[in-house]
Amino acid sequence: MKTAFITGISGQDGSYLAEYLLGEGYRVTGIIRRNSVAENQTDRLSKIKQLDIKYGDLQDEGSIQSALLEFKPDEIYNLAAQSHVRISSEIPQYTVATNAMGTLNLLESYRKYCPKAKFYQASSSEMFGNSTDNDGFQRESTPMNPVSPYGCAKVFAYNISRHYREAYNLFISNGILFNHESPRRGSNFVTNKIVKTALEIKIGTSKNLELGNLDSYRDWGHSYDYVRAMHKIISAERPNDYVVATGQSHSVRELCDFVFSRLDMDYKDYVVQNPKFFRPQELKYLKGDSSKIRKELGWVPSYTFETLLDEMIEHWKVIFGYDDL
Ligand code: NAP
Ligand code: F7E
Repeated sequence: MKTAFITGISGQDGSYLAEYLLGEGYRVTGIIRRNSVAENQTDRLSKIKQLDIKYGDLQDEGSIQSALLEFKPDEIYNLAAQSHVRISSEIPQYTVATNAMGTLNLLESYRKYCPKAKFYQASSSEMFGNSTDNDGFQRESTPMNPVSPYGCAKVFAYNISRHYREAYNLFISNGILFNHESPRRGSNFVTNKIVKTALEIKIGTSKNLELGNLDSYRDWGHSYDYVRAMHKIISAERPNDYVVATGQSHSVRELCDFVFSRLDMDYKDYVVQNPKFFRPQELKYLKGDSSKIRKELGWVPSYTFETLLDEMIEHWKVIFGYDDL
């Protein structure tokens, strides 16, 4: 039985990955942070009883060392991060300490204590910033010009992972994942915020929806499909870096239009802009070319933009006890 070690196991992707790997026959281990309210910290981990979890933090190398020495993983998935781009401009040092230095802390412990393991690094399309190739896509070779502390920290983590791969002959791969969502997405990311608030407006508990930039474009997929991609990447014969994306791009405005229309409402009647949600520098357009992972590893997404959002709408209908739509 293989052992997987997941940092960020309590997050959106960590929870789907844990379930997926249990289904594949893995022993699944991970770290969670100590939180003063313990009750809801592991809410996303439906199979918590089948997991081996220790307290730990990417910023605390001692906790990482002891977790690796105890669990002796065959595969390490580094998913832990301060993952909110706008908030990364409010807490830039914290974001860099976790996403950049935290990754280096993990790489160092991995190199010293379990170098035979395979390592997956959660890299991001935010690393590209406003770079696109001439055909309008971003792909593995597109230059990286990050436009947020989050993106800058992820570029560092990407580069240092590649350096460790070459310098120490380690199996380290990067998944350069474009936006991916699900009912488990934090509700301050734009998809879940729009779906949840649209339902609240429908049932009368909210009057409007405050958003920032409506004209940015994102390539949105489903977290379930993207954790399958992570597993394919780490299971490949050789370490490599792969873009994971749907290849379809929609604006935030189109997303609003789709969700409100599904609930028989017109988003223009409810959506208002609040400068609070603008970013110091916006990443305007993302559309990923994932031909490399599709061709080399046979990955294909199962969700579309529409089926992803329909699943999220259904989720919030159940939460709000509203099935009359
Ligand atoms: P998420 O839901 O925000 O989960 C992040 C996880 O990291 C949580 O479990 C969080 O724990 C943990 N964490 C945060 N700081 C930590 C620290 N200092 N030490 C240990 N754990 C820490 O994010 P996600 O959507 O699952 O994303 C997973 C990874 O993929 C992240 O690295 C993200 O940057 C990257 N990524 C995400 C996307 C996307 O669209 N979702 C796209 C590209 C890349 P708490 O519960 O205690 O906060
Ligand atoms: O914003 C616009 C916002 O916060 C999407 C993370 O998983 O994907 C994610 O980062 C777009 C942006 O995701 C609001 O300006 C408008 O253009 O859902 P988001 P993100 O910033 O793209 C990348 C790939 C990651 O790696 C990250 O970890 O929506 N937007 N109004 C808004 N966004 C939010 N959050 N809230 C608004 O009110």
